[in-house]
Amino acid sequence: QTFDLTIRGGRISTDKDTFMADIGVKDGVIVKIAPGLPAGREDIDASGRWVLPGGIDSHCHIEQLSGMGMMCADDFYSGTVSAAFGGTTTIIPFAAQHRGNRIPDVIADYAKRAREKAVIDYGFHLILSDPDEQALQHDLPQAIRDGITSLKVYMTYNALKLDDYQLLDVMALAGREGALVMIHAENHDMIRWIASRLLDQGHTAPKFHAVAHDALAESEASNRAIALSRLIGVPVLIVHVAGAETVQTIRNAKLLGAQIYAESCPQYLFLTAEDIDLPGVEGAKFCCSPPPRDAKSQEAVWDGLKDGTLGMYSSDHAPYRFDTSGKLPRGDDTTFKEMANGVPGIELRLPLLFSEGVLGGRISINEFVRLTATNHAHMYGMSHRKGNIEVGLDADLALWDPHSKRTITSSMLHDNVGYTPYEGRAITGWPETVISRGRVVVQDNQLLAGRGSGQYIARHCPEPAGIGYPPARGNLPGLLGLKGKAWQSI
Ligand code: DUC
Ligand code: ZN
Ligand code: ZN
Ligand code: ZN
Repeated sequence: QTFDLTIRGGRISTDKDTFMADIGVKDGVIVKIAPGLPAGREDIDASGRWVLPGGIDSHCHIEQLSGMGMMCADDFYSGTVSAAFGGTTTIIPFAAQHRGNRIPDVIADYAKRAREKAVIDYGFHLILSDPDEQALQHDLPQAIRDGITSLKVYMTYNALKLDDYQLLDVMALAGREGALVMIHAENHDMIRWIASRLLDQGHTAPKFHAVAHDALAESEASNRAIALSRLIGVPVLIVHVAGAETVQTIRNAKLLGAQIYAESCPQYLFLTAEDIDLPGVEGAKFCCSPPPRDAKSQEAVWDGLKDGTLGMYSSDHAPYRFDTSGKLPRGDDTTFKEMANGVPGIELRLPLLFSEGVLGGRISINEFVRLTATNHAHMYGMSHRKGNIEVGLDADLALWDPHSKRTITSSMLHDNVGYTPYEGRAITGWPETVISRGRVVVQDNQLLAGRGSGQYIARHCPEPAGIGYPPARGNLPGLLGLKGKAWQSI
């Protein structure tokens, strides 16, 4: 057979193995992996390159209105272009419901904008702020059937916060319908109470954001989310884990047999609260929620990624410009309460982990593949298409030069943010060639994919069993009639 594309002479790493072989691609799919394949119609010489699955970034905010009503700086074009240049070939951003919005309208709106602009493949999670009867009985089950098999809920932010009763409602529904609940876990009243006192005393600078968002607010809410999940035996995923105590809380829950999953992000490995300790815009550049913490927490996050406590590494790309009204709506007078929460990272997520994690000797290349691609594919129900290098999967690949040395500057990035919190950092390794469904989307520092050429991926049920954790046993599911069809087999 003639291949549409061959990638020959590279060193391939999957979630489990590393070996030398060629890859044959036809109709966008990997059809053969073996040494000595004949050149296809298009042939890429991968000698000296590490051939890895394209990254899946399952946590990023693109062209989204935040809980505080601020618009992201990246749309589905700049956001996906930036992702592609950093070796990511699939993203799962959020379709955000704000209270009063109908879920089908929200999804249709995001789907239309992404369809017109995305250059790589994408799915959506739904941010749910209004779990009323219409949502629980009808709109959510429909969205899940349409392939939106995960929802994010918030335990803080006035505009988004659900109370524990509502969280139980959402978890029960997700268990029944086969969706995954992602939780932003911070204790709302702790943050509010500290912030109010800080503001009363005139402490308004960005660094006080990190004081208000204390690590105990994170660990308390995480523990509560875990207890709610265990009560009814429905798995949950805690996103953007920042603090050492939260890592330990999650590890303990897993040891108890609870089906708790968790994610962390580059800002919790490479930044600390000290980075925020600069006036005005300079500090605001490093602000996100939860905030980066200290060296001990950085180590705990590395340990969690290493031992499987944290199964996913995502960017939480939440892009706001600092030079226009985005990050600080009222300039340097903006208090930490009004400042946009979020840092960019969609392009540097993989290069930072490759350099510091793999080449720095903290994780293996196969762990890198699992943390950046394979685990996301299983967790979010897309392992039938994405997340590994296997015959039958989409040919989503990144060809890394493991020797390339760069010093990070914001001008080398393709997002629309205008700064990077990682400015000046030296890294080794870069994804020189990036391929999505057999199409070369980035090569020689050039974008080759067209606007709108990305595809919507309807996702299946989450398959956490694929990432090797035991099933949970809740206390009450049988009694309350909660045993769901979708999770039953796990
Ligand atoms: N939560 C996120 O997931 N991203 C940015 C800010 C936030 O609160
Ligand atoms: Zn969040
Ligand atoms: Zn805050
Ligand atoms: Zn986020």
